[in-house]
Amino acid sequence: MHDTSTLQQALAQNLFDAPPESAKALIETLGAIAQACAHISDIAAQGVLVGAHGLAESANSQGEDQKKLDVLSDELMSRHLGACPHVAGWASEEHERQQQSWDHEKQGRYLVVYDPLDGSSNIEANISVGTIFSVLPHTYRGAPPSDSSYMQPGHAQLAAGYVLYGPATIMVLTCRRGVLVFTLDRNSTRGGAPAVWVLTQDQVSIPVQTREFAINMSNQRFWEKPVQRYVAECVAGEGGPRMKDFNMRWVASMVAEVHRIMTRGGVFMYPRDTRTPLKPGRLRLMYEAAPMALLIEQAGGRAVTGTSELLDLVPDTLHQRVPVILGSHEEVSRIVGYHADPHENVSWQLFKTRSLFVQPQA
Ligand code: AFP
Repeated sequence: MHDTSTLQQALAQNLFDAPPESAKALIETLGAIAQACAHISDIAAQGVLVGAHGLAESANSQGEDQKKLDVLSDELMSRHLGACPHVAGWASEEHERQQQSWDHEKQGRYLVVYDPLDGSSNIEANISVGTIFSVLPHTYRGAPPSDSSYMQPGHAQLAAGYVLYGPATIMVLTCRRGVLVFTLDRNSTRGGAPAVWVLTQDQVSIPVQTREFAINMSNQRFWEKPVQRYVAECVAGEGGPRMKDFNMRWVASMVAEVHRIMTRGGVFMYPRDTRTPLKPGRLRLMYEAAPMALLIEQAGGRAVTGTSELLDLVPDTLHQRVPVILGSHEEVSRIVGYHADPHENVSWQLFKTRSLFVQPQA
């Protein structure tokens, strides 16, 4: 039997030690985000029936084609955040610059950063997608925020979370006091009633060991040596240096990968690759890597670039990209060790014998 606590009740309990006024403001802010995501969930679940598939006639601030659901999700997040008195401004993957709240830009105590729809290349394939969000303090409260207001390290986040639009709609969030999981009670959202998020797990704990890794193997030839070595050893299985077999997953939706790690452990990697040496990685620091890093670490895992802890990084720009390696603590620490010894050559013998990357002789 699950705890029937709703979002507000569970957060009030989780934030028992916080000053009442700030606890109330954070709960109401997370409530606004949760309401927006419940609406996104409804639209995503109806898909093509409500015109949520296909490309929008636009591109985002990074010149990437926008899907209709990207735009709809961003509009919903923006609308709910603009109505929240505690939010002074927000920054979205879909917009180059941050957006001030017309009504609350001066008294709002928080800044919100979000990816309104992560994994949007999966929408038409009906594969899980998600929303990722992060709540930062508006350190100069009283003055309207600017882009530079957001240049804070991941450690400064007051809350972070994601909503996974899968068979069930799940919200996983932390207020730096452990990780809570909520499931959207769809029966409650009929007739436009406010969504009811039911607490279905508290204090998520990621297994420290794993036999499962997630990476886009098609980029293998571009990886740096430490990642080459790590993956080759996993693929070598029980006959190789790790002396155990591994499994591989790749959903191409970070929210789905991270939720799998939250439920059973694992390692997710989107490392720097040499294909575009000037591009430090694919994923964005502020609204993908940093919120996920806080969640992973609050659940007992570890989140790094390979050479730095992700939560230590101070962004230079809103859309800065970084390498991301996160998941089960022991496994991520092993990969960090390999980065600390970059001259360690990959055991190419592993590749030849395993024919993973060498075409078998005819
Ligand atoms: P999209 O939102 O463009 O689908 O990108 C999703 C994502 O940012 C992240 O969620 C995935 O882990 C990663 O990109 C998938 O990248 P590849 O398509 O290169 O595998």
